[in-house]
Amino acid sequence: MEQLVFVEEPEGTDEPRVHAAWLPPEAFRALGARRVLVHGHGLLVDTVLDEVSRACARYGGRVWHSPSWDVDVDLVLALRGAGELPNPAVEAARAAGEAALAEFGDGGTLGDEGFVLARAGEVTAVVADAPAGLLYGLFHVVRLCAAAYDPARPPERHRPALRRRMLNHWDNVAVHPVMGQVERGYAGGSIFWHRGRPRGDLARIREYGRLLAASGVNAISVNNVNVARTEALLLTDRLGDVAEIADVLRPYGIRVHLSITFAAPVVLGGLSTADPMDEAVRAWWAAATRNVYERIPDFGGYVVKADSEGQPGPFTYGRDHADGANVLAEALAPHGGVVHWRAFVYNHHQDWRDRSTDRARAAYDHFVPLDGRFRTNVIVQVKFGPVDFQTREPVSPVLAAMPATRLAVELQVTQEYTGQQRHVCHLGPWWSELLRFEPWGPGGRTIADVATGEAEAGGGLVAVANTGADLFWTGHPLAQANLYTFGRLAWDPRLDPSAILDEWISLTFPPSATADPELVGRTLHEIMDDSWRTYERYTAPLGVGFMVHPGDHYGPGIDGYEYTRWGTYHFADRDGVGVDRSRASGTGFAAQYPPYWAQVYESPDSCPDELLLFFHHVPYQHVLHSGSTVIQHIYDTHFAGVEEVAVMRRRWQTLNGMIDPAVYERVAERLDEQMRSATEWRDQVNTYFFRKSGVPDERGRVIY
Ligand code: GCW
Repeated sequence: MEQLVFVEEPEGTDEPRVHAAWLPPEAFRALGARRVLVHGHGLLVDTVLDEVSRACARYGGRVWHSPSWDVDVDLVLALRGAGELPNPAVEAARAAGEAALAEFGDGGTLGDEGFVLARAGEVTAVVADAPAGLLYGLFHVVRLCAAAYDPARPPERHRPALRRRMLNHWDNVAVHPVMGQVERGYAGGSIFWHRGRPRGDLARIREYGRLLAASGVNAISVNNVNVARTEALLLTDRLGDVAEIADVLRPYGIRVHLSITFAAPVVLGGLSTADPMDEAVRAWWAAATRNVYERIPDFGGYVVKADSEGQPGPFTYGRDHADGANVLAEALAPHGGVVHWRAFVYNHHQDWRDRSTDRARAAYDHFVPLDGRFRTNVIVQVKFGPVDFQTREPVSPVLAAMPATRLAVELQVTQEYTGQQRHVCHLGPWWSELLRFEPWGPGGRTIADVATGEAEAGGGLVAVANTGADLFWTGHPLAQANLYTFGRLAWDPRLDPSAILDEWISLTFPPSATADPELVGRTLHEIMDDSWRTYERYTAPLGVGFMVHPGDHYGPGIDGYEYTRWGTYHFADRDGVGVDRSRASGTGFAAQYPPYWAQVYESPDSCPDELLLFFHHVPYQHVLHSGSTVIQHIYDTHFAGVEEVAVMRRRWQTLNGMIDPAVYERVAERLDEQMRSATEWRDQVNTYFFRKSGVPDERGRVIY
């Protein structure tokens, strides 16, 4: 397979060091041309002041910091507790904010991160209870551009729906012999680590924190969940490296978490066991954790992959996942930290001959019996689907089955199975669909509600990051939108993904710096809006999943995993394809859902087309709800998917000369690769199913 060479930032040239993503200076023009008063104190207020000062220095505005007062301003950003200002216009705007808050009811609370925006006279006020709220308010004002100063703008209150909005970096400190510097990373090296050491580019980490804060993310873990020897040391000997990152990200309201190995008491502490019930082990975790908090007082907590794909865990000692998670939770509790304990646990030494074992069932079978046994600072982190971040999967039934546990939903922004940042695959519509899914049936609570939890105590939303040391952060410049969208959906899962894309477009390609903003906006929407479905069309059909090249997971490998130990099979034969997961005749996975969906998924007659082969093994001539047969659907979607990529490529060409040439070229080059790869997928999938079924394409197109 062709290997792409990833571009690292150029050294010793005058080229921009790194692409500005959704925070180019131009996005601050409307703010920077105004007169701004910042009122309040605190680390994050200083960040606000710094942002405003830089914008005003560039675009001719002015900025004052309290206690200045006798000035005319266009915008005031004020902490509520910061005291009155003897400036009638400013006080009127602040009062408008207060009044608006009172009208929103529920005691007018804003919480740690919320803010209110209101107008009075000529002044826009952003008011927050805490410095983080002011920072989020500032980025909101940036997004609004001139609209933030519209006299007719009604008051608005914003609070994040989810308190925990986290990115997991699968970055290795030492280069892994197979996985490289970043496991499943498609954007060059790591922002944090380089060949066993800190990368040392703190300015870049700060810039990253800024981008994340502007999207809404407030936590990250800085190393891979697969923890090898060097990475294990981050907890102890190399804690200073983590503290350095935490110091740089703190001004942007981002807390740092660490992936740890469950075997740490043995590999780092020299104990003979890591048994969570052992007193010496408990004491070791308590001491190690105390030490972490001495260095990093606002440390977020631990992320743990245990008893999964070879990582150590409590099973070695005959203990279960609640025992394992609770020993860490106990150590973190006095300091206010949490454990993100991943539910991605399954048998990765399965025998393909054994049809009774179903990987999709595993997380539920392991975790649901433990509901109610986890300490309150344990968050069980569940991949959105029952298998593994596929282009299409049903929502994991675990999310509807652990009412007494804090649950986080884990998404994958890094495009392991969705084109590896060589293909345009805009995931916002997919995530939005997942978050709005009602696992108890129509009208019931949503997946977003589960992640929010009772009294906002839920586990939140977590995603595997897609960023790296690449010039564009994400390899494919358009993949930046996936990261931005993740943050925004974590802030408010009800946002319309198309509106989020609009925001991203106007920040990243500011209208004032674009020759034809209407054309740019329209073209980007046309290319990106449906790109996830396009990707689905030319890859594995009808929810069956995988069919990827083993190991690197890029490109087609239809039988690549069919006879392996990994539990990801499609069972295609001459008569039909798909996995029978019904209760009546299959693995029984469908019965893990609450009754409404258990019934819908149980029968091929009621199962939605897009998931048919996930739940059922059907003949090729089975007729879908769409009216097409399964085999004809496979042919039609694969031809259509490739045609859609050809259209994307033509559309992109209309932007030549309209936008930053470096962005243009990078995307153009990736679209060529997408075209090649999509064609490969089409031809292999179509040929494979034609050979298996012997059924020709109704429309007589070329199948090899
Ligand atoms: O999707 C799989 C990936 C592994 C990853 C694992 C996980 C970090 O192929 O590379 O390991 O999921 O989520 O733990």
